[in-house]
Amino acid sequence: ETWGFALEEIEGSVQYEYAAKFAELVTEKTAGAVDVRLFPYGQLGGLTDIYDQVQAGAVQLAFGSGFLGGTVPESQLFSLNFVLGDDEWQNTQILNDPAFRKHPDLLESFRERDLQPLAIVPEGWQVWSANKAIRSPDDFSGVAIRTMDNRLLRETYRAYGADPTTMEYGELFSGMQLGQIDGNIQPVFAHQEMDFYQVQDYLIFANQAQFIATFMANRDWYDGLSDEHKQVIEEAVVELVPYIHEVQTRLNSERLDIITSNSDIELVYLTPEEREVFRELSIPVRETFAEMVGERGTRLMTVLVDMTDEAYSAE
Ligand code: 6CS
Repeated sequence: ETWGFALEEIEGSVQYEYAAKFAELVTEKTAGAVDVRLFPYGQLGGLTDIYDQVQAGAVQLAFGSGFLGGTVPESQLFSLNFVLGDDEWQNTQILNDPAFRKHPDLLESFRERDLQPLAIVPEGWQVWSANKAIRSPDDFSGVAIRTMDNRLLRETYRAYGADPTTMEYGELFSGMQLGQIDGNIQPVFAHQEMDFYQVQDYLIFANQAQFIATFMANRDWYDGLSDEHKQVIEEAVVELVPYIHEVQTRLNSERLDIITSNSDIELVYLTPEEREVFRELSIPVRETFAEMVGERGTRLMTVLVDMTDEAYSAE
């Protein structure tokens, strides 16, 4: 038996490392009865083609992130800025706590769209790139920044003073090279492996949000699995929480070394005061999220905010 797993990223990425380990665990736990076949980004078309195919059951498993907002509006919760805290491992644990990961409002939001969420995977801080240093909303003025295709991200970057515009992941390098786009937002590993840093002059660290993907399955396929196979998936995703955290932090830091040794790109780290300006601008966008998703999604946002407050105040 073969399970297909579609990725939004290329070989060597965080999603690829996750999927490769998932495949290994599943084959081991099923004593070789199940093979997981990976489809890295590009093999099944563009990003929304991936979601269409997992919804239709043409592929069983997939990652969904920023572009998934059009398919599962509630998933834009993971695009909100300054909702989680400053500690990546703490955030990863909150998102994968069964109280959140298996919250009925999260399950329903995906299941209504023929999908079953399995795990939430933070892949590193979202880092801005541009051809100028950006430290304030004024600096963002007139900057055509590419966001993933969801309304929440566009509203966020509009609030920051930029001109957000969307573009497919695979077109971004040439989009920036040709000057159709001035800036971009990615975890460090992606700036490196997609060569984006080669056509940008600055990397700007504001630690406003992590890149967060959802690992999901086709709903009917998942419902039809034996209890034993559901248990195999559950064990694997639990084991993968600390595994992928270690991988993503290591990959992001190694790739930053590659970037700095292969280019003269400048690194800008926002001061707490500079960061605070963006944090304040991000707060009203939570209202936009609430309007877009209604009661169920708003409840889910509240759950995440409350769990975060609780986890950080217990420290
Ligand atoms: O920016 C994007 O479109 C893509 N970036 C990453 C790091 N993963 C998937 C996402 O679609």
